Amino acid sequence: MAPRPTPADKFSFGLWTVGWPARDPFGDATRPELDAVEAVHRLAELGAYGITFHDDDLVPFGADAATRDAQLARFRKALDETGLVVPMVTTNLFTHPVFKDGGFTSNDRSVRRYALRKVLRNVDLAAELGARTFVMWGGREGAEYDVAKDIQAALDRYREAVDLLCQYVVDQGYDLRFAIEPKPNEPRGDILLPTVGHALAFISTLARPDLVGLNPEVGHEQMAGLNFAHGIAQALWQGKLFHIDLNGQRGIKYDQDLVFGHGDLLNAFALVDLLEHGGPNGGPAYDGPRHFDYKPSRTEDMTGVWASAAANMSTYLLLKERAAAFRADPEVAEALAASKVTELGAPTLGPGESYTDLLADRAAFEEFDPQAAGAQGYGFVRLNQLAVEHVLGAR
Ligand SMILES: [Mn+2]
Repeated sequence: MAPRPTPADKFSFGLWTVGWPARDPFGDATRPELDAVEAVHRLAELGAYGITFHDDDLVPFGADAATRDAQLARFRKALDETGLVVPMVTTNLFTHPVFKDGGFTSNDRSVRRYALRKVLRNVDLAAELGARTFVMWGGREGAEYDVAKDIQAALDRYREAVDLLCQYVVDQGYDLRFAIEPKPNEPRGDILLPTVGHALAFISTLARPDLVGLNPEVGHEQMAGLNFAHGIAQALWQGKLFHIDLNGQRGIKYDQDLVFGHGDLLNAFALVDLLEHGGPNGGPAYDGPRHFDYKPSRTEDMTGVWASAAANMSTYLLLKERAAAFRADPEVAEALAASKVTELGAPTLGPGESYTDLLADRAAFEEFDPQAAGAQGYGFVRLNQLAVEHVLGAR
C-alpha cells in the first residue's frame, strides 16, 4: 500500500504537466484543455503542496491587461482556497514562432530584447506570488546547423541575459534565485548548456554566480546517456541544486517525460536516497521542492492523468521508505564498510600531512604491495544486490 502524500512532502507539479492535452508532432490532442483553477484544486486534493507554471500556461500569449489581471485573480483565489503555494515560476521562450531561433541567443537582436522584456515581466510576477526559484529552460537556445550559430557569441549573449536578470532581482530586492535547466537536444538539434556539467561551468563565469544554480531533469541527463544521480551529487556538492525536475526516461531517445520511476528505477532509488539522506559519507542532502515535470501519456484520459500525478508521488514515497530501510539495515552497513564506500570519506593525506611526508612514507610506495591490493575484491555486486532486494521489498 503506497503512503499518502501530504504538503510536508513538498511535492509540486507544473501546470503544463497535468494540463498537457497530449498534442504531439504526429497527432492531435487526445484530452481537453485543463483549467488552471481546476488543476490547483485537484493537485491539492491529491496531497501536493505546490504548483508551478510558465507565464503562457496561465495567461495566453498576447492576452490584454484586463484578461491577464482577471486570470491571475482567479488563480490567486484558488491558491488561497487550497493553501497551495507557487515555489517556482518559469518563462515560455519556445512556443511562439518569434522564438524559433531562441530567446536570449537568437541571432536577431530585437528578438533577444523582446525575450528579456518577457522574462523581466514574469520575474515580477514570480516575486509577487512568493516564488523563491525562477527556472530557465532554454529549449530553443541552440541550432541545427554548425555554421548557423556562433556558439561563443551565443554564450556571451546568454551570460549577458542572466547577468542582467540577476542585477534586476538584486535591485528590486527580490528573494529569488535562478535555476538553469540543461537539456541536450529537442526541440533544437543541439541545445546550449546541454548537461549539468556544461551549466555548472557556465555559472562559474557569471557576475553573480551565487544567485544561479541548477534545475536538472531526470530525463534530460538520461537522454545524453548520463547518470542522473551522479549529476545531482555533483550539483549538491557544489551547492547548486536549487530545484529538481523528477520524471522517467528509458534510455537515449526522445524526451519521454514518463512518471518518476517508470524509467531507470534503480537510479531513481539511488536518487531518492541521495536527496533524502545525502551521500553515505555525510555529503549534503536536498530540502527543496520535489517537483514533477512529466507528461501524462497520450493514451490516458483525464482519470489517467490524475492517476499518473498520484503515481509520481507514490513512487517517490515508496522509494523514500525503501531508502530508509536500506540505510537502517545492519547488513547494508557491513557491506558498505566491506566495500570501503565509507573509507572514501577519509582524506587521502593525514591531518597536516604534506607531500614531503607522503614522499617519505615507505608504506605508501616502496613497501606497498600493489599485487595484493589488485587482488582484493570490493564486493560491489553483493552491495548492489542488497539495494535491489530492498527496492523489491524482499528485506
Ligand atoms: Mn523533459
